[in-house]
Amino acid sequence: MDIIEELEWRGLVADCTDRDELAKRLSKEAVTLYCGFDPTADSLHIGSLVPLLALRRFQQFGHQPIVVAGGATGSIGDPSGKSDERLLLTHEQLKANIEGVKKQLAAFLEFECKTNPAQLVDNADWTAPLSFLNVLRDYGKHFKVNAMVAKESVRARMEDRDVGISYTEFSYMILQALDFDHLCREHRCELQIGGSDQWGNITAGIDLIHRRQNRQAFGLTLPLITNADGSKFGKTEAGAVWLDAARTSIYQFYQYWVRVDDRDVIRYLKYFTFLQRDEVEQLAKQHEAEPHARLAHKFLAKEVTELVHGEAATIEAIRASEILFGGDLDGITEATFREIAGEVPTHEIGRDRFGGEGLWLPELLHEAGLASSRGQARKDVKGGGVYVNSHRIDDEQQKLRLNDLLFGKYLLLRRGKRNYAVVLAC
Ligand code: 383
Repeated sequence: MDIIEELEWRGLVADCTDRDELAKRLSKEAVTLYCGFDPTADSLHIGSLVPLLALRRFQQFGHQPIVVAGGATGSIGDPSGKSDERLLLTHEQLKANIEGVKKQLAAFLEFECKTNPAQLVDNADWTAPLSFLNVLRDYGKHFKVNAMVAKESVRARMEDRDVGISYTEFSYMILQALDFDHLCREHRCELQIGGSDQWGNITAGIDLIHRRQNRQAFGLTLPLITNADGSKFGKTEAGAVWLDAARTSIYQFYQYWVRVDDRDVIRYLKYFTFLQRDEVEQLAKQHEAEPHARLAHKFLAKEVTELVHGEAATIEAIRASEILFGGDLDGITEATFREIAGEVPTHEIGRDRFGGEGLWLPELLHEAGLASSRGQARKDVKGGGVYVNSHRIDDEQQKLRLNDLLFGKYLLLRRGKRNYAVVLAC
């Protein structure tokens, strides 16, 4: 398979300016390509993963990726796909965002390899020095307003007269086109990729390159990801799923992938992992035969979490995810424990009751709502179905004392296979 066939098999090609010509070009020699990311926040979210990973896929096929951090474009705001005019970021915000995003962008590509190292550049470097008059003379003349207003991003906002579009956002496509023109001239960059919301901006660049340099450039867009149930991809009730562990914990990140809809899991394996075709097909078969084993989900979650957060953190997230399925608590951090605690009913019990003799386990089970009565709780303990902090306790006389408390304040109680409660001593 060549890179285009690979992307097509994965369902990653939404649109392409000249598919066969581009495929020919890519099979002939190494091609330089780019994708841009605006620093609208200090972290990327999982929506940015598809194009980022696509750059890496091109690099694996021997091509040379450039990542553009939008120091200039980020200060303007892309109207594509946005129904409202955006608030401008302050210079301080922009600076902090650029720093955060650059670090993340660099983590997905190979910068040190000899043949086709990736490059990370900031479009403020070539855009900031330009003067307004020169831009109007050198670039503006190549843009017909008639064509600009016909672009989807502008048309949608012109139709909504109440919102409208500022001259600032209207000019955004000129900046992005100017980037492509610059990268084509300075780095022989011939291809721009992006989500399908970027089609208008990408084709504006291709036209500009044709006019100013009389060269053919290409554009390829990736599909916008949609969940089978119609909900927004990459969003939870808590908001976006971020790549920064300080915004979305690694446990939550892993959980997002483990919980994707059954109908989406195979598609997402293709979009978000580097598993080969036969591996994905194997998982698809298993998923069909034994959907309850959730093997495809576990693979997806493990692969993506590893890509973003590394192996060690992924192992911890997997272990944490198994705790509510009978796994043990050894080595768990307090922060992770607190997240797990958030998923089961929590009962507050006065600390003093754990002092002295301690608190009788059947009484605790009853108070924590895991048994209908103390008598029932005693039977459950004797029957061997009760666990405290993931250790089985079958002595009905067991008392729990202060030194049994995890991190000095928690107990994780379990009755039977799946009934959990957390006790918080306060
Ligand atoms: C800036 C300068 C360029 C080329 C591209 C850009 C950024 C582009 C943009 N992209 C989105 C963003 O940054 O706004 N104008 O939030 C998103 N991308 C990628 C992908 C996507 C797009 O970063 O579809 C989702 O992630 O293209 O919405 O010279």
